Amino acid sequence: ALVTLVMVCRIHMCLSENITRGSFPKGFVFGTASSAFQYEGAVKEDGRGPTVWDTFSHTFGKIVDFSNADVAVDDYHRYNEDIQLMKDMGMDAYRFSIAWSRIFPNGSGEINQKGVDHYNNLINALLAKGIEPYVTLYHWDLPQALEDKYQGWLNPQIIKDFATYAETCFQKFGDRVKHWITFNEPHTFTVQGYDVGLHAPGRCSILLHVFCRAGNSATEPYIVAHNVLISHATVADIYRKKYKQKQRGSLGIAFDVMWFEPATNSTDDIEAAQRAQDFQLGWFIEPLILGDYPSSMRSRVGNRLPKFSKSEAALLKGSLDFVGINYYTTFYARKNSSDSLGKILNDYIADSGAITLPFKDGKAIGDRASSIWLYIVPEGIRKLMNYIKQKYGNPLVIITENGMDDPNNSLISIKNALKDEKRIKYHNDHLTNLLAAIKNDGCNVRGYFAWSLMDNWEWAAGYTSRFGLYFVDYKDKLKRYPKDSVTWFKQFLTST
Ligand code: PSG
Repeated sequence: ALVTLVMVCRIHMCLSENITRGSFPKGFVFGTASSAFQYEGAVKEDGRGPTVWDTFSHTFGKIVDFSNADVAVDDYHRYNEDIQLMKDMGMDAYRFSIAWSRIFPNGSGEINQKGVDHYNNLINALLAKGIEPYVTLYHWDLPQALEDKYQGWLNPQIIKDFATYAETCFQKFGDRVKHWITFNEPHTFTVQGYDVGLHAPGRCSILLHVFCRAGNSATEPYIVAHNVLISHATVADIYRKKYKQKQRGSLGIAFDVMWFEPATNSTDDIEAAQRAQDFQLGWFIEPLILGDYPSSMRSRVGNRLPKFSKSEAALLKGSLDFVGINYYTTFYARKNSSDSLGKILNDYIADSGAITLPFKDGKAIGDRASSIWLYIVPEGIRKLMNYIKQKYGNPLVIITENGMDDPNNSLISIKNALKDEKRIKYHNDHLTNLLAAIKNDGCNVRGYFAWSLMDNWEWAAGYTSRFGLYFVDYKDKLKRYPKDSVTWFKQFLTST
């Protein structure tokens, strides 16, 4: 596969080299990533409480293939086998998430010992194979009990409950877990969950509530983000004061970040691209690094954007040991010169005054994967790394997700589905650009996690999308098969 790849690139002159693991800095970590709700299944086992995603996925019409994640890829039972798959590839690390409702079935109150036991077993099994755990505390599976009790992330009461859950994880697992990620993609779950309503809890007001029973797309995303940010800072403070010295770990967060390329070199479009980035990455990273929202958000969102008190700002500022970046794609940005669509929608998305699209003059920005938003633009990761370096003082960055999906097409034989040259090229080209960002540009990047170890349940897209390095046969007992990308990673990870 590697040979074919290199040949293809010779012919097409793409920026893609025969990279080796040995050319990455010493100590650079390679791993795969997953999340509890997309992998575990066993939703009613060992005392797990229901989550907003159980509710949402069982609501008719929310998931494109009418599926749910009751079984998912059954990793709750098969984690030993799955850890062996990582080991076979030569991976150093594994990023997974803990399901809050397995530890606290009601979100708060009694601890469920069986849930604690499960993650102890998983962590110990990883360490026994020499694989370093990177643990996400929140990958979107809010305990339904907290949604019912006080509307979940809309209520500042959640800060205390999240802090108790997080501290419980530090107490139970922190002797062995040295890398904590508080939140996965706050931007995605606030916007998808509270502006457009395509993710749990499915709230929105756009288009006259046709899609959502309740919500306010102009205010709720900002309220949720605010409570998430303060929750992160509160937990970071607890970790630093009570656990960090003894446990010697570090704590960060994972952001979903597209690169935005100005559609033209006009000042209008360059400024629009900057605003789009402020409303995506800046919204979350600036409070955590600088102590407040970007000024472009303050001026455009006005009094719908909540304010931090002095003590909150102090708590937020500097509350990251590393910045996790989930990079998949790049879009064009241009100035939204007519206000009419914004007036109709009246939501967070309209506030930036930028239109972001993967097309220009009818031409796509890159080759498309299966997801409608995933266009392949490997240079974007290098540009993004440089942007973060320059704008935020070269913080320590870990690529917490990078990957692409193929459609789940039942007409394709398994044998052919395992031939994933496109995925090999995707990882090769992104790693090439990442290496250039590190070596040529001096960006401080220390790790790379492929999304994902195996095919899994892709939220609103259900089982229609396959992001895995391993293929999962949904028609035959969820058997796992290595795609060619597994062979590629295996070779890459031993190359000097
Ligand atoms: C990430 C990035 C974008 C959209 C969705 C995600 N983007 O750039 O437009 S979701 C993210 C998530 C994980 C998903 C995976 C693939 O953390 O759970 O399965 O990426 O969608």
